[in-house]
Amino acid sequence: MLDLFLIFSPEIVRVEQLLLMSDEFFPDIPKIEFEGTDSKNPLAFKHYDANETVGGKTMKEHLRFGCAYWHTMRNGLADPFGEGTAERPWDDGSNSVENAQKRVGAMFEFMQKCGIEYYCFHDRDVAPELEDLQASHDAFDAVADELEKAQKETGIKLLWGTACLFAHKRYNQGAGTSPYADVFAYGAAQIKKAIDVTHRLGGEGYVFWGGREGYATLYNTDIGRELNHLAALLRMAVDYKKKIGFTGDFFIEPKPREPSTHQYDSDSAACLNFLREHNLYGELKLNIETNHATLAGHTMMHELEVAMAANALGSIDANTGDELIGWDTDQFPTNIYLTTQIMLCVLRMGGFDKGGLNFDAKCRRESFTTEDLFHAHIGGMDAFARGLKIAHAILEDGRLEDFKKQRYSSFDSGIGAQIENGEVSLEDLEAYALKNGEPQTQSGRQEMLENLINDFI
Ligand code: XLS
Ligand code: NI
Ligand code: NI
Repeated sequence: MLDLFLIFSPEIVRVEQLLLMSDEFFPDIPKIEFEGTDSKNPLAFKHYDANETVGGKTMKEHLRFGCAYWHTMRNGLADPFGEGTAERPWDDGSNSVENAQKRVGAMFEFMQKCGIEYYCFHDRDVAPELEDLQASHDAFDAVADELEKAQKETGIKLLWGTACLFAHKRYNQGAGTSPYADVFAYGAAQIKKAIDVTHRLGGEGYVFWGGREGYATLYNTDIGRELNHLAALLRMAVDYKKKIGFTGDFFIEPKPREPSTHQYDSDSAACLNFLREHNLYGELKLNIETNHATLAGHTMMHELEVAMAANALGSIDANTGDELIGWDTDQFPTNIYLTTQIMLCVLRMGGFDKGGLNFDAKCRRESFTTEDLFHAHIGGMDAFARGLKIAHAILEDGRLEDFKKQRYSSFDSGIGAQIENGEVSLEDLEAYALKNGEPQTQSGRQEMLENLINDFI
């Protein structure tokens, strides 16, 4: 009886439709399933089980994986020494709107087969830049029609959109920080359109990454003026967002350099300072990328903690760099310590709100087949599933958090609480120190805590 009801329930029919998947672009690859740690199947998840519950939420609710259009669909895998190698048989290599529309099918089939529920794009990844701005706007709209259709058919959602203000030659000296007002205006127009399309597609967020918002030499650069211009651009975007009722979050993505010599949004601290100085704090959160953190000379955990301390961690570009090469190599994250540290931060924050884990990552130039795209994403998803489970277990255990809490407990009462509450002056503290003599400290126990983490890995 129950079974019959299920079969004929209109809701179930709808769910079945959602699961319908094209097989046109990756005919040799089945839907990637969770097979558990005993499986030897490279095209299966060993750890990521989308609907498994960890601490009251499913894995997919915790992790909110996103697929990057620019890497998965558009990166030919060229490097500074050689042309692209990637095999993408559906792509005719042309700049036509039809080719761009066809690509949408490949992207969505790929995401469905991986079980990835979000994606991210730049305007120029999804649609071509054509002979003038109006033609480019129109092309963007025509591809957005296809994206909207594909979202409806698959239930896949847009995590964030953005505008590419770094690839075209007009942006050779920046967009918001270009010394040319007409370039600034063109960039602003691209941002407006990209926010419109992101809004139309129900995006959860919108990212600002200023790849060329920095300088190559200070001999020709007025830093103060450029920073004021960048702030003006972001202020206009915030005003526009409110005007059209876009309720997604705005994120700014730190990176210290490359392609510029110095990028103004160099790390979390620099971004936060910039936002505060220009009265934009609270309007934008941060989208933090692992490879950018390491290029800035920080760990990812450092960047996340700095953002969290300012209540400004929004989203994550989940990748990793090659420590020996030192470029933004955008590799897929497979290091369990890294994913554990990231998930410790995310869980301590109480989870993502509108952000997620966007795989801003590409296959190696040597890994040029379509199958490699699957191995790459499977590896990243499994690594984060393990990071999630380990981080959750560490927090449940409580010893790490208790240690940290205990370490600051002298500020919970007495003179410490008075310091935190702003109730004492330097004179008061001099009197206190004279009276109480030499202060005592306790071991920071770094090695013990590192051992504790290892017990869970
Ligand atoms: C490049 C950035 C870029 C942003 C989006 O290094 O990571 O991909 O995420 O513009
Ligand atoms: Ni990124
Ligand atoms: Ni990057």
